[in-house]
Amino acid sequence: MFANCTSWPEAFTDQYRKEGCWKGETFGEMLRERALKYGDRTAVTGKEREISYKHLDRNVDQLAAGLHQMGIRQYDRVVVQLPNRIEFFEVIFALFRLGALPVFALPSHRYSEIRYFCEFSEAKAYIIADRDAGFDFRSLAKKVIETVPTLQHIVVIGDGGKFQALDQLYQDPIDLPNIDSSEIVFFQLSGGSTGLPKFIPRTHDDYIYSLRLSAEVCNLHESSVYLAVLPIAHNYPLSSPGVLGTLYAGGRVVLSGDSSPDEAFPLIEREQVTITALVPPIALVWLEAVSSRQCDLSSLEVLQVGGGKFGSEAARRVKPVIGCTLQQVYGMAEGLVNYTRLDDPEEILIHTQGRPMSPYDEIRIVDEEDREVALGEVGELLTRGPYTIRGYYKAKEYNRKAFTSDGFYRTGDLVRMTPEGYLIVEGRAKDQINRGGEKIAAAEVENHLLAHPLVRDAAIVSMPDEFLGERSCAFVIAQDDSLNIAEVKAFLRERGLAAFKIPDRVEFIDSFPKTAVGKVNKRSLRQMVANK
Ligand code: J2J
Repeated sequence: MFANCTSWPEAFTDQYRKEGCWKGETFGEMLRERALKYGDRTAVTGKEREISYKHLDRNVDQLAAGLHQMGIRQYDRVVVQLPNRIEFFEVIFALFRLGALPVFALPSHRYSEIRYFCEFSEAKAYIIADRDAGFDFRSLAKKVIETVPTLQHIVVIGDGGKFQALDQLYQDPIDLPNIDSSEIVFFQLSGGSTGLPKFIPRTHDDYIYSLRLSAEVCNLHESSVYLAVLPIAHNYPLSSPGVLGTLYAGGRVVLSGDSSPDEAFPLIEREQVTITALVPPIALVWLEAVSSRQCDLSSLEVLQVGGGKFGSEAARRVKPVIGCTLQQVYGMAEGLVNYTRLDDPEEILIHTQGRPMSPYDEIRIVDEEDREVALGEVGELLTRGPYTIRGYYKAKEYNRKAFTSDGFYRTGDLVRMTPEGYLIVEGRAKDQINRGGEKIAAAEVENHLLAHPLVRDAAIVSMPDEFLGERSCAFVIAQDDSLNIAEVKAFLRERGLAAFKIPDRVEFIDSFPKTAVGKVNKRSLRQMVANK
């Protein structure tokens, strides 16, 4: 396995192969097989064009050739930051076939995150769109390439300007390397709870297994149409079952970068969408919008909601208001995904976040001393299994804390299990804010704040929010009273932090409440802001 990644112990790899979880399939082969089987059928419908399985397969080979000629080789890391466009698929499958390793950045990431991704992975290339949603990614790339010495290539979809245009990289196919299915295929990024996002190395074997199972659980087949409204680089719309699970099942992906009812509803009607995936705040907007729109949403069979807790009152309204089955999805880029099943009784669909998708997922719910709690009690969820990583990339020290000595991943989620084996997410033990599905590691933002000369100390906590579930509040101890809220926010923006990480609220405070051992008492800070 690629250096600095943690493999499963041999007894487990043997078992996962023997039980047929890992079938030795690679992503490159998967697309090849689908192209042979489905040929001219549409694989992906984008905004301006669509592409068949056959043409996608061909374009991928051509692009692999061009990227190879440019100098991209097996194991090279390539930071990919693309919106929901057909080229996303061409790029990632071309990299998969070369054995190069994409790092999946989100379109909302900015200089602070991208520079770190490129630096930490020692990326050789960074692939972007020229512009998206009013932002020019080339200006970001220009800054990044000036500061990251390993970065040799910027590849741009659309107008490349000074950089390499993607459309010039489609060349005559070349011989491709043999790729081992047990090898790393890409890096996902963790929501994180400490300083910076961790790199999550996923293998062909484990990820394709998760796609196969997801497609099964979500009843995807050749006539399924999956609408992607969330950014597809994120693990949820990528794989649960997401766009890759849809291609695995031979269905059709419809791309939209926009989750608003004005964009999404007409698309559902026109493209006869059967399934889509939302985070809770977007689901709330959709529930409100249905009655005032003329669109026919009757093709929609399944509405997935996940990434953050979906309240039961809203969950209850999905079937009567939208007319489709709600599926709750509780997953994580590190692996484990829980789904409610499509034929579950209503009470389970509404009140739980599902159960593990694989019979080989192992679950432990433990107290602070790692002792298992009684059934129905709340504790931290630990898990291991055939598609859950055993360690983050290049994080030897941190892995000792994030995983138990016998390889269980500490999710940091507080859950309880129902007698039927379903999980209910009750809270969080990790220092993170879940802002409508977007994860903010408190320490990351705190570190940025501490860089301000007038900030003596800072602590970020969540505050409850009806719409997003949670928003962020920064408590700041300032050196003097010349510091104001606008300055704090502007400072973070200037440092190139993704917009969703800028605190929604800033409170100045003289000193932090402390716990018995002298740590900042975030519980009491949360209480303070909730009371305001
Ligand atoms: C409460 N909290 C949830 C839910 C995730 C499928 C779906 C989601 C993700 C994802 C994913 C939740 N209720 N239904 O990767 O494949 C919180 C938990 C979890 C963290 C993981 C997938 N669904 N969460 O959200 O890596 O705290 O993955 O540990 O972004 O989101 O975040 P992330």
